[in-house]
Amino acid sequence: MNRSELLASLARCVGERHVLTTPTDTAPFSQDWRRKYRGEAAAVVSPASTAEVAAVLQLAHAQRIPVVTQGGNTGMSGGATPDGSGTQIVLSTRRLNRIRHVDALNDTIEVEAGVVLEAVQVAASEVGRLFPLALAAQGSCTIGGNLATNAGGTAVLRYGNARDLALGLEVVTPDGRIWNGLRGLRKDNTGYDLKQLYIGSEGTLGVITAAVLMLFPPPAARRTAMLTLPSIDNAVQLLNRVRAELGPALTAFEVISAACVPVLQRHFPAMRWPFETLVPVVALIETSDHESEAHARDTLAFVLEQALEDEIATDGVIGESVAQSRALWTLREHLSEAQALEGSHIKHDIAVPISRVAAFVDAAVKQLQRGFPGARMAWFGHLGDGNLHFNVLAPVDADPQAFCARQDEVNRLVHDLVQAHSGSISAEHGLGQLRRDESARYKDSVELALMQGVKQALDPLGLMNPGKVLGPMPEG
Ligand code: FAD
Ligand code: 2HG
Ligand code: ZN
Repeated sequence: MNRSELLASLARCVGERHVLTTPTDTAPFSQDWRRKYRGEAAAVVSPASTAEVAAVLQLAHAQRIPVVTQGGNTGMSGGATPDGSGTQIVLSTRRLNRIRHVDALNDTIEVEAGVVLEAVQVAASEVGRLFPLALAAQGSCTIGGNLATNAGGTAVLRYGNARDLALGLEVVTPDGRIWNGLRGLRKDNTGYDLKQLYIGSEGTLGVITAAVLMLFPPPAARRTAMLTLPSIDNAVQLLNRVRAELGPALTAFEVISAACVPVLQRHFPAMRWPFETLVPVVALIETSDHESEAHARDTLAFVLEQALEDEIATDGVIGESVAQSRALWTLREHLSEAQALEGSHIKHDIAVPISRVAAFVDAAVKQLQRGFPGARMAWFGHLGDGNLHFNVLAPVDADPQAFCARQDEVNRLVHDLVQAHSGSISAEHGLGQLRRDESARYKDSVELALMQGVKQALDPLGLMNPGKVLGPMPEG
């Protein structure tokens, strides 16, 4: 089948208007959010139903054409970007955007994969429920992308990752069959839990077309506090206390290192940072209170008082209203964009056991300072989950390009330390193409072979998002 026959066949699957082919039209789908990866798509197809996805995959299977599924294209690991060969089709889920059904009594919602995360949150709140997955990209990332990357975000310590919030999935297999696993059950022990294989598989096993997600009762009040701390060790101590004090009301415990602050202020000068002096670490704590506004505020005030009295914290503010709490979150949510605007930097998305976070940070900072003098340790993230974005920025007066040319050395140093602290080199962003080879270096060889076996069993022709997560299959 030549190119024009292929495009005509794709147009028969989804309608001519929904097959993009010119470089101008396909360009936004051929580059990732960070502008780190750029590829070239043979075409971008946008099916509007599960049946249309199945038709596209049947065609791709018959013609041996690789398919890269793309949701909101906010992924951090280059997983949704086609390669440069110009032979891969990008399958965009943006038209799979229906909220199919809300079952308030069962506390579930069934949505198509291209529904934007924020739209699910809104639909849940309209029936008096909460969909708790929350991340800074929620205005543009999709449920399909959240599930395919097993996204984490800021409420994991209370509600879990995307994986923990999905009860059922609908998936189109690489040969175009539809698996309807849209069960809204909290108990179902009828064999292998296939949905958990697709969740976190980053488009390498099939296309997720819909999901049944769990809903929760919304809290009576949410309040946020920001505390300044002398060290990461103090932050871990504070987390331990706050967990004991707030129990399940603790919904977020985030940290921000000092080096992040001037970068945020430079790129978002209108945002007001609440503290005059720069301190080593700031913690952002959120409580979701099921009693009342007053109870939420008093609990946080008590936590703050105790932390100041015991010299774990040096200062703090409490969001006195929803708007003030939101303003504190806005600062946190813009860190990623501020770093992107600052220029090339070396990202890490690591997890270590919470008990080892302080030792990891201290060792990493010390070793990086020695090997890369002046490098800025602009780490932040989800301390409550043991997950830090241990990002390293070029020294202020250095050439960022020259600094980033040394990224393999920086990665090796950080990731060797992660391994020494029993951690993971990708906590929530997935492997995509960014961490694929490094993951093979650190992963247990049996685990890697089992993963290759799964890929071989579910996608024997290797058509689903080739080159992501796993490298080329070993011979034989
Ligand atoms: P895409 O980027 O389009 O795709 C991501 C991967 O999923 C690709 O491998 C793609 O092939 C695959 N995929 C997408 N849809 C499907 C589908 N329907 N079926 C099969 N495979 C599919 N992530 C976090 O975990 N926590 C955070 O706190 C967080 N914060 C972020 C903040 C910002 C400012 C930004 C830009 C990103 C952030 N991310 C975070 C990363 C990103 O938003 C998440 O990974 C998100 O889940 C990706 O969703 P998406 O729809 O944009 O997916
Ligand atoms: C966040 O927590 C995201 O804001 C992005 O996971 C992290 O930009 C990053 O490194
Ligand atoms: Zn994160």
